[in-house]
Amino acid sequence: MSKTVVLSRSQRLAARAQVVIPGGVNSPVRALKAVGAEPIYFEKADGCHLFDVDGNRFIDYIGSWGPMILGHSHPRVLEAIEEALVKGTSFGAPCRQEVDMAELICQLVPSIEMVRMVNSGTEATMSAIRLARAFTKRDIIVKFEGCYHGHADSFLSKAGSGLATLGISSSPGVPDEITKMTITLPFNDLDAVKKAFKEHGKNIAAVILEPVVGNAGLILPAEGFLEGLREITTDEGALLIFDEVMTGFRVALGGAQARFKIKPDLTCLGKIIGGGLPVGAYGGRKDIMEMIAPSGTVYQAGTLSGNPLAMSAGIAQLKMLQNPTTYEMLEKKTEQLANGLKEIAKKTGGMQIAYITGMLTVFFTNKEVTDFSGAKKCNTETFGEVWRKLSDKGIYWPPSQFEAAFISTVHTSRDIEETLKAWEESV
Ligand code: HOZ
Repeated sequence: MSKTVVLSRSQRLAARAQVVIPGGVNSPVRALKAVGAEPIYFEKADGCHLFDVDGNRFIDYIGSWGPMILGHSHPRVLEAIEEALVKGTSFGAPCRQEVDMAELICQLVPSIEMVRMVNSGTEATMSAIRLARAFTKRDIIVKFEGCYHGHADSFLSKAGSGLATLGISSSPGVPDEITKMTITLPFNDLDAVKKAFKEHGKNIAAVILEPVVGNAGLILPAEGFLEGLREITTDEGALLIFDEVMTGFRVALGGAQARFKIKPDLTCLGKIIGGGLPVGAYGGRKDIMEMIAPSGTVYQAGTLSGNPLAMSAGIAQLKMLQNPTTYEMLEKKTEQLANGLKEIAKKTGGMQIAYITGMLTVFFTNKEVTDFSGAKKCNTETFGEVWRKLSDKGIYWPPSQFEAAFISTVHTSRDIEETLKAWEESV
């Protein structure tokens, strides 16, 4: 007798998506392949909760990979969008909001004197290295293993995030000539940086990094690493670029550069500054930024850049983040989660908890993770098993060992307790 299999709504959407979208998803990590699961399609989000098309509720630790620091559907962000929406969604011309946004960013991020809005973190990083190359009249870019700077050609060597998740070390389609212009070094290894400058110094335009790596799982900079990079790049006439797409306005109001007191020459931003709408930005020293067209000759443009909807959402969010209690609160919530997980790790062994305000990773290994090679030694099978159990218990954890979890200001003590109970039962 044949059995009727009843598919969930997510499964039916996935089947339709497979036909018309490569892999059924618009960004690889969402396919949930690395954790042996099927994509979940969502219908709505509120606070720290996500609701899928089958009516399941999840406590969300992805937060759209960072933007939802104040929780989903924050009334003030929605209000700002609604107010802008009725006046038109894009002018393809300047608007007041982009000026307000630029002033706010320059006021809040220590090293940014001028800023250019774009539409994603990828656009921000690829534009920043073009600018760095033009400013220094050099070609080589230094990046670090496990850091992910979006999917532009120059950054796809030994990158974290989706590439690490899928076990891809570089991408077909990137010409060798471009790959040759990127030097990829181990994170936290100043000696390797010194050696690279010794060999290629006069040709190195910039060193780019996530000052706190979020895309290999969470990896903190070792003491002196960021200071060392600042010193070397200054001495060698190269630019230091912080990719703060994830750490910006998260690990502190002024980002990692405020927290670690290091001023990069250029900074890339995204995620939080759009309040959930597609946005990126790059900014920094005025003498460098003024080289961008039309004040200079370095070309970069965008029809939707600085559009009033995204700017309004982002401004509303940045204004709320200036509340003096925000980061203290976020820190406490992160600590509650981290401390609970550490207690669980003490009992089980085989788990390392890495965290900083608003970001956290549980690495399935016995050794502290200080670089990408350490992250790659983690037990990804166990991670996948635990992920599936967590998901069954209503916890939406990042579906890769090589991603960070994001905590918002609206995760309550109860949400975190529920999460810890789920972890305890899953490991
Ligand atoms: N770059 C995001 C955070 N690692 C992941 C988002 C994605 O690739 O879909």
